[in-house]
Amino acid sequence: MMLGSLRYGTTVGLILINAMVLATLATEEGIFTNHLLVQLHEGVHDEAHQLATEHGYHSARKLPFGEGLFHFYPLDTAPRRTKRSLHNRQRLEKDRRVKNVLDQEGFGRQKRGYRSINEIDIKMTDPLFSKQWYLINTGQADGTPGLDLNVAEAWDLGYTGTGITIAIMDDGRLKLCNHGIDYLHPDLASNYNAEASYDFSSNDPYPYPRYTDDWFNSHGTRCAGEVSAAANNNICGVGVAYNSKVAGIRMLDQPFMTDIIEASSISHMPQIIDIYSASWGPTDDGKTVDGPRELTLQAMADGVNKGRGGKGSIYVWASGDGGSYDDCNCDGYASSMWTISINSAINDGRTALYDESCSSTLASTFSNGRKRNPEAGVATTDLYGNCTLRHSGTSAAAPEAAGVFALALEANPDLTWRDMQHLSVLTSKRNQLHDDLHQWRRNGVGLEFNHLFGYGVLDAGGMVKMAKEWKTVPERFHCVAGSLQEVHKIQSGERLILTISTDSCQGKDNFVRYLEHVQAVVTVNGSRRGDLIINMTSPMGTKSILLSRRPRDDDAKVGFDKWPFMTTHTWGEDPRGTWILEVGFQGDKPQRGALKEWTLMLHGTQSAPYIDQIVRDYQSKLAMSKKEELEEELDEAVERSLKSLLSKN
Ligand SMILES: *[C@@H]1O[C@H](CO)[C@@H](O)[C@H](O)[C@H]1NC(C)=O
Ligand SMILES: *[C@@H]1O[C@H](CO)[C@@H](O)[C@H](O)[C@H]1NC(C)=O
Ligand SMILES: *[C@@H]1O[C@H](CO)[C@@H](O)[C@H](O)[C@H]1NC(C)=O
Ligand SMILES: [Ca+2]
Ligand SMILES: [Ca+2]
Repeated sequence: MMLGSLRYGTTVGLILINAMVLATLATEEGIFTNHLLVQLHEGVHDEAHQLATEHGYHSARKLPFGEGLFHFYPLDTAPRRTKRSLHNRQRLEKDRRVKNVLDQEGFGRQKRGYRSINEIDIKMTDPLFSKQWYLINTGQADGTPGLDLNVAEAWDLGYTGTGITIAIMDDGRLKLCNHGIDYLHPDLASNYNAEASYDFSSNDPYPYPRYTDDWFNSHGTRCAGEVSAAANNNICGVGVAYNSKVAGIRMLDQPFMTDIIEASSISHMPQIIDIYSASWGPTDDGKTVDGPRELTLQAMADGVNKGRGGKGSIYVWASGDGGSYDDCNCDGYASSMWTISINSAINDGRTALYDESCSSTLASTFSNGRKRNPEAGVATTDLYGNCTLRHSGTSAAAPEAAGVFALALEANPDLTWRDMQHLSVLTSKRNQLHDDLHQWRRNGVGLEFNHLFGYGVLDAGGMVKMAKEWKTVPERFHCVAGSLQEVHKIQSGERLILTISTDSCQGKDNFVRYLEHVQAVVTVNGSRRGDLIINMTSPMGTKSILLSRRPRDDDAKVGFDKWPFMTTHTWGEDPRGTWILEVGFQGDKPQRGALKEWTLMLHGTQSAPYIDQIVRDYQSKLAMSKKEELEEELDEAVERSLKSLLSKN
């Protein structure tokens, strides 16, 4: 502890005081090195090198932190202090140019973020476990150590998904997780929930995949393995929630999707199934704008209101595989407030090439798609009792999130569908994610987000810990902040700027003071829909990109008709004040169009159970990051020489 306070000290005075205490402690068990931290009086800084040599040191190096601090280092490489150097030190201390002398204790260090599987002390007999970098990333397959779902911490606390059922659903519109589950797969059989499974493609209770086209029909089995593959059975790998139950909802294997099949699937056994994982939606061709139809919308509303005994079904949705050509806010499933939309990062923290970005994505998990290394894919179960290392796409990302949410639900079964979203916002981490196109930014209450990754990568350990202490968020209210219905012309080279000033229904029963989701319902047309750009800025200054350019979308007729663009980026903010909508065209050719409606819908709470907590956390995080910087400076300055010294031992 003393060590900690020494290294955190922000002033020289503090460093010195703590160091005195340290000195007495360290003589008992520490190792003194031959390196000194020396503070010189003003006016003699230029003499540091000379002073060092005079007293038997090789040289002195000015340290970038603190006033008048120097690192005196020896010529010899003895790891410990010798008698002679102790004598030198005492002599140095008496020199009138010297204000203070501090010993440097030697200690071990490991690269931050690096953990080895052995160190985490998780022993699994499953042969693919060590290849599942998304569970524990030790740098396998050229990945970034520590960039993972942090499941080890959650498992360590005893949460493995016991008692939670996850349904894997998929459809035929190309990004599929489920053409059925191979429930006879030896790594899935023990966790398969037959009672909750169904085949809506052929209307029977056996969602077994058709073994006609191996690749096409393997997705359900692969996704199920990510969530619920059994642990310690010498087969394949381990699921994120390896003691959870998995159900298969086969809904794809027919030529066309219907509203009835979609609605039936997402409302299948909502008192038994806790979490539904979907990796489907409208075609990711970069020109489709589509969403749930009437029955499916009703089924989703029923799910969040009545599922799980009224706490709400948890719908996890893949953001989409349309890459930079698509925008997931044009996908009404992913952009729904009732789904948690999940994007993906690859094992070194970059975006996957097929990732779509949008302001409605809440958080991210992991997949692959850029790297040649065959082990950079997602390791899981495969057809014919096989295992694979090559699962990928955002369809791989959604089941991982479903698994993390299963751990959180086990930690606290009272969590509502909204609690799960709040927990995702609060505990997801930026970690080492990085997006070339969009900066990480902080919203008006200090929450850090990115346009592609949402609030960052899910952190299972952080999530179960917070879930355990969690008090359900207060009642949700809905306020129509304003609605502009005049026709406004738009054309290339100009930007239409509209504002809505709102008190957010203050004084009424439905006052919204703390935001959750915000929807901008927009009717707009254009001579080229794909060239339309829409941004919206909140009163606290947070800009959401509601629609980015879709170069393949050449619609010139339909436009957007009362389309609910959604943003999660203003989460926690106070919505009162002026909202700004900016609409324009971006592209090679001049375009024109008309905006006919902008209705601003605010959703959130009146009271603030944890907002003070956010601000406090944010402040302490800020303070912490400064401490860490200082700590790192100290580490680097003194440790670099120490390390080379100790390693020669
Ligand atoms: C999967 O198992 C089958 C049957 O044992 C085998 O023929 C096939 O080669 C395996 N596929 C892979 C990709 O390992
Ligand atoms: C857009 O709507 C306006 C107003 O209804 C109409 O005059 C215009 O022709 C439409 N433009 C396109 C490209 O459809
Ligand atoms: C929207 O925001 C983006 C990112 O800040 C910016 O590049 C673009 O010019 C904006 N477009 C409009 C129409 O406001
Ligand atoms: Ca296994
Ligand atoms: Ca899409």
